[in-house]
Amino acid sequence: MSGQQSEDAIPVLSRPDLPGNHTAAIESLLTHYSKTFDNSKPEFVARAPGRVNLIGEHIDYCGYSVLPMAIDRHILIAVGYPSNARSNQNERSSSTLRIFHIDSSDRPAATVTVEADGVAVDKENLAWHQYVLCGFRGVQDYLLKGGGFPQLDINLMVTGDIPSSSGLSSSSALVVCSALVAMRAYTGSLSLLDRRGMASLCATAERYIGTEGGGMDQAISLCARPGQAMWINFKSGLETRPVNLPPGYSWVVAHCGQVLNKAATDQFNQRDALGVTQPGAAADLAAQRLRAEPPYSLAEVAAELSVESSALSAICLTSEAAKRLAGFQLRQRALHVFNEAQRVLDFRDACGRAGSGDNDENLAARLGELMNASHQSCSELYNCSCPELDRLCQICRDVGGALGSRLTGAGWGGCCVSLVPDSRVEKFLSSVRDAFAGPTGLVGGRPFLAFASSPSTGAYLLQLN
Ligand code: NG1
Ligand code: MG
Repeated sequence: MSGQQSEDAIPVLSRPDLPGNHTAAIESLLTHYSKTFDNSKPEFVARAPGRVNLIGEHIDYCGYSVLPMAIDRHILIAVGYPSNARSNQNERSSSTLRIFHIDSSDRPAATVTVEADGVAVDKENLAWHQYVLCGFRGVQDYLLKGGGFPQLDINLMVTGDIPSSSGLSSSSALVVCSALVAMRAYTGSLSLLDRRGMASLCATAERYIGTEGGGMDQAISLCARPGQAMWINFKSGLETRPVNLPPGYSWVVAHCGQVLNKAATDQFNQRDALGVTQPGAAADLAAQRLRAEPPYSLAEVAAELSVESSALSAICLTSEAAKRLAGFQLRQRALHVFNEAQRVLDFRDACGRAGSGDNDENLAARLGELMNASHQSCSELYNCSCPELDRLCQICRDVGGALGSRLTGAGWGGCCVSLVPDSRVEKFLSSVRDAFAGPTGLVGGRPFLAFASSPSTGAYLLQLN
């Protein structure tokens, strides 16, 4: 690393510090950049990983802690300036952000050119580059509170290998990566904010797209440590605590073939509407007393809470999606949230015993049970699974021999994560593929996607010269 950096600082690396398995993708990106932008060289590359959430689903936006790990799939952005951009900066009256990406046949393609002063995110246009604009806009808003930001023409070449809308947080990786780019481009360094400060900025910035998400994804992308998962707590700011995982076991991600674009549907924001924020056993008991069916009307919820319907609506039903909610399944949703919050703490505490030898088998079995219970709760109480995901999890356990398997991320499609002994991973991958995808190996016309990932390092910037 260049110079002495604190553990909390966002790492700025030079080439020799690069994780070995990132080098090839970065070199290829640099080549594409130079070919596209008149043989010029980029000044730096930003990298932000996706994540798999091991446990703690749909509770971050209620203020409860979660336990994800970063994966070795990421967004990379190479950044440079047109040759005349720096020299005549003082005479400039506007700035341009030129966004290119590497397409599916590994060729650079122009995505969009936008006016870069006061970038606007368009919620009606859910193209992926809007997440780049979220990152830029988040940093611009932050800098406007201080001395503002300079006018600058910027070239971006974006690439990545995180499947989108699949619960692996490609969106947040893109927001985080773009925010690092903007911060470095506008201020010349990443020293204004540490990892957690940047994570909070990015959580706010991603909401510009219209999803009322929690802060899990941005926090793990920035704060991850290699080889460890992370317990992330949202009470009193952002607390991150590395978690050791049991040695001898792998975390395997598998895709069910369905995708759901959260920003384009009501599902996510409707779950978010009545955030359940009363912790503790008393609240759990209160949840037990609520009726399951029929769903509560807004007036009934207001009566339970002794507030006016209009006040409740003004505070909780802020998104358009939430306004369209016809009924509130208070009991099911609250029970999921309270019990899932407890499962996260149980999982974290069990992991605290990892590596103590003989007990690792029992420990892994316990983690597996917690994962299975989490999936069942997501599916039956929170209704955020889908038949394909339920079936895939079942196959991972019954055919693949996973100790536990659960949907990961928002759900309604996308991926599940399974806990598998290292010695069984190869067998797991082939037997699950055969059972889920059949002899063609295709799911929805695409090759079945499954891979093991070790916990990856967090976001960083690579300084090139
Ligand atoms: P996905 O859809 O997997 O990126 C979303 C939220 C998380 C969390 C999970 C559900 C964003 C950016 N991400 O993740 O904060 O609420 O759903 O646990 O909104
Ligand atoms: Mg996302």
